[in-house]
Amino acid sequence: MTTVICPYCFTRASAARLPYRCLMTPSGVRGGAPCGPERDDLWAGFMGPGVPPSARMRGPVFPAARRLGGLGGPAGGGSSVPCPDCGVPTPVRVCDSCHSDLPSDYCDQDSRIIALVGAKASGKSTYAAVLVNELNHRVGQAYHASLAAMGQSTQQRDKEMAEDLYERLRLPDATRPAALGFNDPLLYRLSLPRKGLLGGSGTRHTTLVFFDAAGEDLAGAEAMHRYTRYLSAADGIILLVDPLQLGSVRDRLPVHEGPPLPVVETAPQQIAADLAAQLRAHGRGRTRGRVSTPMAVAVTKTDMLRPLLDPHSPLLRNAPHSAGAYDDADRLAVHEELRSLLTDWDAGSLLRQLDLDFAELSFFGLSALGAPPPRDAPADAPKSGPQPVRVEDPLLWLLSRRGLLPVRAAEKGRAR
Ligand SMILES: Nc1nc2c(ncn2[C@@H]2O[C@H](COP(=O)(O)OP(=O)(O)OP(=O)(O)O)[C@@H](O)[C@H]2O)c(=O)[nH]1
Ligand SMILES: [Mg+2]
Ligand SMILES: [Zn+2]
Ligand SMILES: [Zn+2]
Repeated sequence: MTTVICPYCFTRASAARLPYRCLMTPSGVRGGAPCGPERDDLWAGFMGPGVPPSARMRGPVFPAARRLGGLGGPAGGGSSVPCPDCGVPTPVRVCDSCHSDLPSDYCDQDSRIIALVGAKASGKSTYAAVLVNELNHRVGQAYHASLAAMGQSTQQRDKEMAEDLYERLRLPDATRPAALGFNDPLLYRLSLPRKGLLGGSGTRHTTLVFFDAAGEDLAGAEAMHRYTRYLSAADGIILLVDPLQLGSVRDRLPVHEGPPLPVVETAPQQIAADLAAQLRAHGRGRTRGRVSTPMAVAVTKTDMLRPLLDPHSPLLRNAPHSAGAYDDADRLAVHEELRSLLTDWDAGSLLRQLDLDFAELSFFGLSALGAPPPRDAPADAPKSGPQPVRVEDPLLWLLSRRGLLPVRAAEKGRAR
């Protein structure tokens, strides 16, 4: 049975039971009258007072027909079902709890929610745009994977982001806070080869749900509250940490050629502590109070750290991905390198906070751009375009933990 999680209200439901929305298309059959719009108060209530009265009138919602034994019934989303009133088939499924429309292929596979958090200007939007591009090209090739944006809003946003970053070489604007309207989730279908036990093969599809929240909305327990349902439904969390926010990194960096250091934002240990408190309050805590949600902590902008790194540091090159397998020894090398850097930075306070709060923790280092933005044009990408390093690692780790990727295990006996 396929379980889907609504990417708007995060209610879980069986795909086969999701209601449909009639599209009110004329049937073309003489005498067949199309359905008219109806007030959707459930949806309007969920969206809040910002929805104008005219937008509340939407296609009527009707329940999925019940089929005994679940055989031959409406599968996930793909198939269309005729509206009981006008008889015209519709493929549109809606969430039973909030009546948000789901992209037509959303319900065909299980969904995994990956939460992306980090202080303002830690690099979330740049990271998300570059990650999608890498998954579509270099990383997708290595794993024979493909990533498809689902639904118009994700497709539109990806197109605009890619044009800005890769063609116009413009960095994303600051993300608008949720108070100015809820940002839509980013929805993708990730397809990976599945090796059958008996040598058979096929393709396994997974829905990935991301949110690119504004840093302001994560700066403090109260602001974060808006994202509680999303964070507590997450299968994995990627916490982005801007090293340029850490006092000892700022002090140690040589007077550099890049743009001036960013203004000081919410400390990453504050975000980690608030996040852990939210998750614990929603039952994601475990014995000894540590949170069970897997946590990928990624230090961003590693291009700026070059002067502080050994020339052989694993942070300076991409993971191998040889033979389409995720290399756990390589992950551990990065993890250990970052643990040792973080022990040193700001007296290890971020590291201690994370160790106390999270049971499943792995550290990563990445650079979305590969080089600092030009000094004279801080809102631009480097002249050569983004040349990312290790952007895919946190997501691949989270997927590999869920058994979605082949893994080349690290040698036994190595420290974790
Ligand atoms: N050196 C370097 N700077 C980066 C990199 N990625 C992002 N930046 C810088 O960080 C700034 C903020 O990046 P965003 O991606 O907008 O950050 P954000 O976390 O989405 O910020 P909010 O939306 O305001 O929360 C960019 O304008 C760049 O100046 C990188 O890979 N290397
Ligand atoms: Mg942003
Ligand atoms: Zn919903
Ligand atoms: Zn109808």
